[in-house]
Amino acid sequence: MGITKSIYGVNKDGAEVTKYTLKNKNGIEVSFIDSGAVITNIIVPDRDGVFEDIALGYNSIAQYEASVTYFGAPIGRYANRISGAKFVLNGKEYKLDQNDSTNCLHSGNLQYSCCMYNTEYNEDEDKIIFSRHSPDGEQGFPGNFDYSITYTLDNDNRLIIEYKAICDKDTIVNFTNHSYFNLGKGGHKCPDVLGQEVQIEADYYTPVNDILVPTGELKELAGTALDFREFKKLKDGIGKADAYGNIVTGYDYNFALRGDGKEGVKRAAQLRDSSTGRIMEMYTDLPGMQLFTANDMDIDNCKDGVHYGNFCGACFESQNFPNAINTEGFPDAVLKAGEQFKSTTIFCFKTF
Ligand code: FUC
Repeated sequence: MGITKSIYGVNKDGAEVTKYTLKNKNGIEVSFIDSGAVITNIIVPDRDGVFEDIALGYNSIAQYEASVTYFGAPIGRYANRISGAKFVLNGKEYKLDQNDSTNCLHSGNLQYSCCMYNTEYNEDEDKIIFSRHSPDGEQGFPGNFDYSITYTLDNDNRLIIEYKAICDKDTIVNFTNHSYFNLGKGGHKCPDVLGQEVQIEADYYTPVNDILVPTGELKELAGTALDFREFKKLKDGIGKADAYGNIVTGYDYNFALRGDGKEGVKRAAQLRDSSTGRIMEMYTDLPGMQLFTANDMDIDNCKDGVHYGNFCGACFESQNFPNAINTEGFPDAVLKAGEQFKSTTIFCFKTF
């Protein structure tokens, strides 16, 4: 139990970046850097007690700062896509960066995962709090926005992520964590996740147009390539058809999680690897989850010098539905001035 810290490097502004590691009594370790409040390492055992790092990452701060892959990254103020990179709130139009065709993706060019954070922790505790002030107009969003991301690693092998925020104007919020997992032999060094099995607590997904903006409909997963109601190998859906008969070449879809959103934190998805016996369960209080499988990735010299290729990891991004602010019928994305925003996502690590 406890926290250790070390120097990770120096960021583009010359500030020292610190790496913090939480370790629980079962030997599981999760590390973070105060540049971006990014999760850099998640070291967990396989069924034979072999500890490996199952989180994709980079080798240096410079790589994290230049990245558009969001390895281990917390994303805010608004994760995923906003159509036309604009929205109207209280009769006023707000313009964002167009960094994904005509959309704003993951809030545009200024990434929360590249900013420096204040850090609070006690050496003998199992949690660390990263906080930051996002000024009015940052990324194009209204209001002075004070937010924190608390990471707790408990002895039940749960990495608990709590997002809290408060704003002095009405604004929109959608936090996620964009960690990529690979539970195979070698962890993040394992070439791909195609043979790993996924299960998702969803019966519907939100189909998208050709630039990945939801059409506003919900479509049944049953009988499609996206049906993960029972455990299924990721590769078993690839090459098969979605609800419209389009062939799925990789996963980048928002699943509408079961429930009415008022149940609190509940299990959303699982990833497991039968060769190592590792399981990762994701729990959240949010209504949606983006399954993204590092489609078309091709990056050299990542963490430990590893090359990451197509399907090298899978992301389980808890979230509101993409473009909810511009889509009638999608869950509310507005945070009222002065109201406290709170949301929890948990990654739990087990073996079988
Ligand atoms: C996910 C996807 C996007 C994008 C990003 C890096 O959130 O929805 O398409 O590629 O990750």
